[in-house]
Amino acid sequence: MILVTGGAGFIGANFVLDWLRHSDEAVLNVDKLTYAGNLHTLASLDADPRHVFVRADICDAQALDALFAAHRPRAVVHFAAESHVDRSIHGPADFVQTNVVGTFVLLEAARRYWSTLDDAARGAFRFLHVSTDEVFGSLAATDPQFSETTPYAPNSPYSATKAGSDHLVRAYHHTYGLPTLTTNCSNNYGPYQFPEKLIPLMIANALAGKPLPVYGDGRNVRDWLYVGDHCSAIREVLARGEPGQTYNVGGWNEKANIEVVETICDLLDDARPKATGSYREQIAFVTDRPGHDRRYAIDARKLERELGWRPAETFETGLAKTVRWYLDNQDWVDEVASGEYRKWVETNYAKRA
Ligand code: NAD
Ligand code: TDX
Repeated sequence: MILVTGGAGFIGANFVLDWLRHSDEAVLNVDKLTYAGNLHTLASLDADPRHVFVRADICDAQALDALFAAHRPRAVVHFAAESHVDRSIHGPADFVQTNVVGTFVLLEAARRYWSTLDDAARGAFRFLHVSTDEVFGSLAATDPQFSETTPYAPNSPYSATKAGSDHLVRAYHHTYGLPTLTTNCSNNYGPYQFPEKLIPLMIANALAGKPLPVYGDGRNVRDWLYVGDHCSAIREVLARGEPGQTYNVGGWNEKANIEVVETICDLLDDARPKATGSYREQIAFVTDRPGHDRRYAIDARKLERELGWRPAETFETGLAKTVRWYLDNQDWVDEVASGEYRKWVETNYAKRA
């Protein structure tokens, strides 16, 4: 069994679904179900005995000790985090708590459990920490892409807390020998992403006839990776990565935000034409994000060279699939964005949280 944290969120849920399509090994899914966690994403696994869901906070050491002891996982894949940069600017406390303290508590619980294993199981154990390219800071237009040796320079409360968690993971390998792996990935997109992030927000607003808020001049650059490709990279690193190493994950898809938004409008114009005009007319340039990083770009050659990983999607194929998915699954978007799902969580999980 593997223990996945944050498996009800965007990437975590895609990973759980992807894992169980490729393997019969069970998943213990530990998630606090914050606003970003949605169990309905995993409804297809309701009757699947390979998926065990437990609502718990990674800051709760007792709960984690009990879960490690009861389920004896051979690996941890750690997604749980507060993940939205804009929220971190308005309220950084939750980010410090979950991303730094939570990762520390999880590392400690993993280390306690790991120390009880026999030599063979200790050697085979893995703690894979899922992190971000944002820890490296901001690039100028002509700078080379981030590599695994780029110095850390986080600029937002979100990226600072992810950098802190990366350093703790590094220290647990260096000091205690815990077999850790860290992946630093670029911007993900695809099905089941909460509609606060650029791509799903733009699709939802376009369809609702609302403005499409582009920050600043729209020329900030992000390097996009389809979520399914991130999942395959994590599977490869977990299977064959070298403990103590970090791996950059990216799809070689640098795009200016305005280009992404215009492409979404064009895809929607084709798939769901408006009575008159184009969705592009809804684009509205708005006040910039404070401290907005100008450019992220990932050099993923280490992962390609050492583990033979390649992304399956181009940005064009991935974005077309994504727009199609949101058009076909508007119920999912309406539900996660409404208070109904929160009520369901509180009714069903109140006593277990
Ligand atoms: P998300 O916000 O969609 O999901 C986060 C999940 O973690 C939710 O299910 C939430 O309920 C859970 N969670 C939050 N706090 C918790 C806690 N204290 N205890 C247990 N569970 C908790 O995030 P995402 O976009 O799926 O990102 C997953 C991971 O990947 C994060 O670590 C993020 O930093 C990293 N990452 C994300 C991207 C991206 O583009 N989304 C890119 C690179 C790395
Ligand atoms: O309304 C918007 N308008 C806009 O112009 C939003 C929500 C975003 N933007 C811009 C800001 C960024 O330059 O689009 C770009 C992407 O924004 P987000 O979707 O908020 O992502 P970003 O800030 O780049 O961070 C994401 O990628 C790295 C994830 O949220 C992180 O969890 C991940 O680590």
